[in-house]
Amino acid sequence: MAESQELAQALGELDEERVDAIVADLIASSPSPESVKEAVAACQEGMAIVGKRYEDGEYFIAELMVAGDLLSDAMGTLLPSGNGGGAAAGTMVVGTVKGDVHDIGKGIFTALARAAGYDVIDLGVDQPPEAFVAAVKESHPDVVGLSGLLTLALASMKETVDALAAAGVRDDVKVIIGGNAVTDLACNEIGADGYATSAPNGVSVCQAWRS
Ligand code: B12
Repeated sequence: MAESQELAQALGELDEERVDAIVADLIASSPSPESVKEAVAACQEGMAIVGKRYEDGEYFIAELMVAGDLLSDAMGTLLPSGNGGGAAAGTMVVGTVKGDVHDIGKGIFTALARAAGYDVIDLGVDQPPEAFVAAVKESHPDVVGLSGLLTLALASMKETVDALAAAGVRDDVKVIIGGNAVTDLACNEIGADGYATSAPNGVSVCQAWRS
């Protein structure tokens, strides 16, 4: 879709006016869930452009922050903030692990999981293992979602899963890890039950656990 390419490009160029206009036009057209998904994917593509420019030394931290705000605003408009209604799919505790403050992807996963009927408790960013253990003991979720974009987040994810085991609650939950740095290998080493590098895939993995 031409609009998707334009949206990705506008985000990559940090063109706030164009991003806002494209998103507003889409929302005004009462889009299908598929079109919204396409727009979300376009935003992710736009962030990849930003990441590339950062790596190439063309953008700096300030540009990353602008891009983060732009994306958060676009996601806030595109994605439903409330529970999707219908039968409760289960409860989930999600958070970005210790040492990592990236939260845009976690926000998208949270929004999509809520839209799929999950009651999601979002712990926020830079959360130590104890915070996840406490939340599991308090809320008895079906799923724990660990988010992290930094390579060092993988070590924090492992610490978190180990802490759940030490607290005797590991087997009460399914653990899914998500973010750019996660892989099949990392998933095994961390001892998670599943992983996803995109929010829609993550929701599908969790849904498959229910059946
Ligand atoms: C925006 C951004 C920032 C913003 C974050 C703003 C915010 N509120 O999140 C700011 C400026 C704060 C930032 C800071 C830093 N950043 Co930064 N950042 C980025 C950037 C450009 C985009 C990240 C993003 O939001 N992507 C868009 C979202 C939608 O994608 P996503 O996060 O991958 O999420 C999707 C999936 O992964 C998945 N998902 C995510 N979480 C979860 C959870 C679950 C459970 C599931 C199932 C799925 C899932 O679903 C999402 C949607 O599909 C990336 C580059 C890139 N191309 O990714 C660098 C990047 C991640 N940052 C990087 C770095 C190095 C840093 C800093 C260390 C920079 C510095 N020198 O200070 C700090 C780290 C601070 C810290 N302690 O965390 C590196 C990481 C390198 C590495 N491998 O470790 C990257 C890759 C840039 C680079 N190429 O060097 N950053």
